[in-house]
Amino acid sequence: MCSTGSTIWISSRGIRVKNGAQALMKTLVDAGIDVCFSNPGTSEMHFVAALDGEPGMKAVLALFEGVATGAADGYARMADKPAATLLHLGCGLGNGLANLHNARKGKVPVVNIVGDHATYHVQYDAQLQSDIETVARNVSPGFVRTSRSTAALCQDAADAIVAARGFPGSVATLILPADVSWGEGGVPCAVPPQAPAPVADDAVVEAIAAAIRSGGKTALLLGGRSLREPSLLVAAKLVAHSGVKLFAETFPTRIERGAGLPTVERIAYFAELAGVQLADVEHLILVDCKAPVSFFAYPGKKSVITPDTCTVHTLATPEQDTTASLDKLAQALGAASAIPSLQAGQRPGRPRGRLTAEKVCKAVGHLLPENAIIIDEAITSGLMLNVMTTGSPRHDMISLTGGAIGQGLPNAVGAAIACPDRQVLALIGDGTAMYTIQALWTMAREQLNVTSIIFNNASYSVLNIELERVGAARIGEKAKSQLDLHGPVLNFAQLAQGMGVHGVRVSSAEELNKALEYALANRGPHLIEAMVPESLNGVKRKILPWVLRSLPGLPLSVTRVLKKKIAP
Ligand SMILES: Cc1ncc(C[n+]2csc(CCOP(=O)(O)OP(=O)(O)O)c2C)c(N)n1
Ligand SMILES: [Mg+2]
Repeated sequence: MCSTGSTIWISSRGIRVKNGAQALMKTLVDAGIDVCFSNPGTSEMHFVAALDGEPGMKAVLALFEGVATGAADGYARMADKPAATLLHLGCGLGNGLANLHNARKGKVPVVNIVGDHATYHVQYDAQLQSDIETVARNVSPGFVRTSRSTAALCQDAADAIVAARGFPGSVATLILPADVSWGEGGVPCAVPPQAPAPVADDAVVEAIAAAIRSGGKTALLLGGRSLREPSLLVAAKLVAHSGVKLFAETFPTRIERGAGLPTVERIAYFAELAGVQLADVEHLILVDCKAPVSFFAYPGKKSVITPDTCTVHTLATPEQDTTASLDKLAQALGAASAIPSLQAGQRPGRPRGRLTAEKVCKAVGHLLPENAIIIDEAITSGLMLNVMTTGSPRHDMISLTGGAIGQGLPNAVGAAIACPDRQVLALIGDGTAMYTIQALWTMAREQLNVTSIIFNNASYSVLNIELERVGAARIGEKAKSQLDLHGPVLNFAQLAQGMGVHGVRVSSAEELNKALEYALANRGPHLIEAMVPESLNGVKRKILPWVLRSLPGLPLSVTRVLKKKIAP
């Protein structure tokens, strides 16, 4: 509990302070929350003013709330601790919702500070009055609180921080009425250290060890924190010792990969292909993830991907310590001293000639610097990204955890602020880039080390495939026009330049290689607009839905070859 005896205290700059916002700022910084991604308004002005009194807090302005929330998400994925957002009432929070949704699905900690009208002003239903708690609940089901008094504010903030950075991480929303912010009597509050996550129970470990020993085909499905090096190394011991197969969830929050780390096969996006991957698995062991289900429902198709004959076990829930639980399983199996097999260093060659999305992925694999951070929101243009970077130098990859597009560019902002010495590469579809294009401005303002590659295929390409897959009756011109981005074709190089980012458009592999080498050699933000055809177009697009439909009737060996061809 906070002590509320004194109303005046001395900040690290020696200023005498006493209002709620100032006390809140100190509470955040003392708890290790030292970055705030903001888009403020009048109700947040005392918080904004309090920034000057707290040198420990970095403030990063975003020109759209979806950028602020996505940046907080990307920051926490890389820093392993939450950032704060500062948002303007229900409408500001609403604008930031999609990326908070992605953070929630990724179990990423975020602390939202949402300004509100003064408590006594609410009754008048002024223009910006709205039900903020209802907006917040969707993305922060575990913690939404409107602080009721300046005296209680810092304890409320401490509770929000504890909620956000628990196991699993989550989005917590603290609503800050203007009079609570400007009121006197704020007292900073200490936040207790994080309790360690529990380990899998003996009985669970024993049952799973018995399933593995039984000799049936067994696979580990790794998600969440288990896709980081410490857990991966233990999981790879189980592969070496007991022959289990490793899978990663389809959209990892953050996966550590590349030369020197174990390789993990990701479950495919298309449920039909995921079905092929899991077809002969008798025991599927979940580590910090759910059993896989189809991304969408399709007429006549099952939602659950695991075969009916497969038994699903849970080794570690998101509340539990993945590495310690895997270690315990390795001990039980006598696998603790097994030597894991690690990915050898091998890069693809330098691409040449006419530019395609695959060649862009090849160039990335060819040139990727050590310890880079790849943000993958390339949608159909990223189909070959995994294969092309498997043996590249060690790196982190961040993916679209909640399916709400517009995450990638903001994530890049946050990742670059969390890891200023690492190269961030954001690979983004053209349609996707337009949701949160304002992120480029923040990259320029903060001079972030981000190279964004935008795949300009002038299409919502993936939706053309989905249109076929859902079995929509007839596809006419009006329907097609809703998925087409020609007329006018966007010019991302010019958009970048308009926001202060060095931008170039490339149309050949040679131009791309040169642009990427230049971007990687010169710190600061760059944007490369890759003019590419759709990866799945023409005949490929026509036959893909048909091939996917036919898979269940084909022999497993044939379906595996097809899976490798479509989504290697
Ligand atoms: C917030 C949100 N709105 C809409 C969608 C639906 N959606 C999924 S993919 C997509 C288009 C992606 O286009 P682009 O980034 O150009 O990638 P491409 O399909 O061309 O590879 C859309 C609109 C979504 N997933 N999330
Ligand atoms: Mg596109």
